[in-house]
Amino acid sequence: MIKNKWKKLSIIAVAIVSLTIVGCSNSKTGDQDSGGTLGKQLGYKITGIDAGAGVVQAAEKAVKDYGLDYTVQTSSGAAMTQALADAIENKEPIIVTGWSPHWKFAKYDLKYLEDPKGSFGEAEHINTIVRLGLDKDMPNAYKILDNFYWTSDDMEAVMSKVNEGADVEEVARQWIDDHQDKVSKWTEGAEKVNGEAIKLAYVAWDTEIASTNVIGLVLEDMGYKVTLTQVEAGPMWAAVASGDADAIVAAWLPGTHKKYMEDYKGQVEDLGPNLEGAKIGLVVPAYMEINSIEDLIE
Ligand code: PBE
Repeated sequence: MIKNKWKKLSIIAVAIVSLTIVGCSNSKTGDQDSGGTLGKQLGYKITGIDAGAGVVQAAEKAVKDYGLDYTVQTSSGAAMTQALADAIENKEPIIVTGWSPHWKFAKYDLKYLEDPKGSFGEAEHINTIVRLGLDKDMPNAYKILDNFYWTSDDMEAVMSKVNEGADVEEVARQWIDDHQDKVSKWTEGAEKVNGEAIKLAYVAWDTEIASTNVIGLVLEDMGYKVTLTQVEAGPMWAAVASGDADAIVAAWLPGTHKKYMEDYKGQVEDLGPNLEGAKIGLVVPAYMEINSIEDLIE
């Protein structure tokens, strides 16, 4: 598959800045009694990801809803998981903007902070969104994208291997080979094409790296010439609305991407969920003594 990456440098730059900030933190334990209040130990910081992510916007809403003194520091998904790994290694406190499915829950002992005010919404699903007219222009790809549906376990299996360092395209290929029963349902009724170009856009979130690579390879196996373009969240939605991208499999609804969905109402076609039972929220290591966002109020 052809892969484009835009703005990679700026993502790395942000990651380095954020790692430096984490590295300078002088709190040594998750114990709230040492080093002052928890807020002080954390530098009143929630470790976020990219600014366009819905979970970052929801975290900013939570700060307002609960009247917290915290700021949501933006970086990238990769910088967030690195900061989480570093904090856990040193048994330091950390609060991250988290989501599931995600490999971090299998790798570490983590918990979501309870959210009695509902700033992060309820259960989420991930939808497939295509550009208007795709049904007529590429009926076979449309059918495959419409049929695409898998489980959190499926996605986590792909994500975990990628996190362990395997090449995502190889992991996706292996998953497809091992799950022919599922994949054959996605391609049911679709005919092979002869090198038609199709463009998928996605954001470098672990979940979307996994799903986009899997469906991209399935489309490639059906004869499409597939281009995967990595962008930020806003441009991803803009691309499918303008027709620059043919599809995205990364629409977190009804809450996380509500604003994007409203902005592009009537300009995109929603093919419904490709995964159900997703969730976003504030996530902390299980060794931290807090359980609710309310525990951050000082
Ligand atoms: N996420 C993963 C995205 C959607 C997919 C939860 C980080 C977001 O917050 O927009």
